[in-house]
Amino acid sequence: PELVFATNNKHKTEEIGNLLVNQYKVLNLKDIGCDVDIPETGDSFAENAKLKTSYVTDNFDLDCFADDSGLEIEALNNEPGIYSARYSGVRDDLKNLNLVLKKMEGETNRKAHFKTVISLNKGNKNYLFEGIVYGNIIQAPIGQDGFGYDPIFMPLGYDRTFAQMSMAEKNEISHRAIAMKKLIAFLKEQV
Ligand code: ITT
Repeated sequence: PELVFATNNKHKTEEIGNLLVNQYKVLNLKDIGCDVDIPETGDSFAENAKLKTSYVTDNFDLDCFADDSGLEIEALNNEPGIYSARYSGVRDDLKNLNLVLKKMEGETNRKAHFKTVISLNKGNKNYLFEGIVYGNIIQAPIGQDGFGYDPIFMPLGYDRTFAQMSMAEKNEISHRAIAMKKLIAFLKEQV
């Protein structure tokens, strides 16, 4: 069977990569002829994830899942949160990351977490799966891998940032991987 992953973010597509390959043929938005940037007007990760899956179900009548995710920083009242992709006003990872570092200047509480909510629309029902990873915002970016805020996020228990980890290593502990494992377990149960 086929399952659509409703994302335009190529890093997300790469990260979930082969995870579902034994169970489903995963199609992206382009594969189904959808080149829309689906509006994310909700005020939570869950609402925005649901908006993405609703768009695909309503317009294409296909089973699909979507990921809405972001970085929540305690000292910034959980910003950038749902605004993570455009925190600086533009979709530019470097500008967004630098804005976070600027706002965190002189701040001693560096606690933060990444969160992912995955929405699944399957057979007229909606299901949600959440993943969280806790860590700290470091003082200056380190590492070349990953995307987004990875160079400034050091997960608890590690002395390297997400951007210093291989994709396989990030996939053992990340918010997205945790949510994906729940999705995969659910889909297995269904068969
Ligand atoms: P789609 O909506 O098309 O899936 P998007 O990039 O707009 O793609 P989101 O609205 O979920 O996705 O925003 C996620 C942002 O949160 C992303 O652009 C990064 O800035 C940040 N982010 C999410 N997961 C991350 C990760 O694993 N590592 C670093 N930054 C991450």
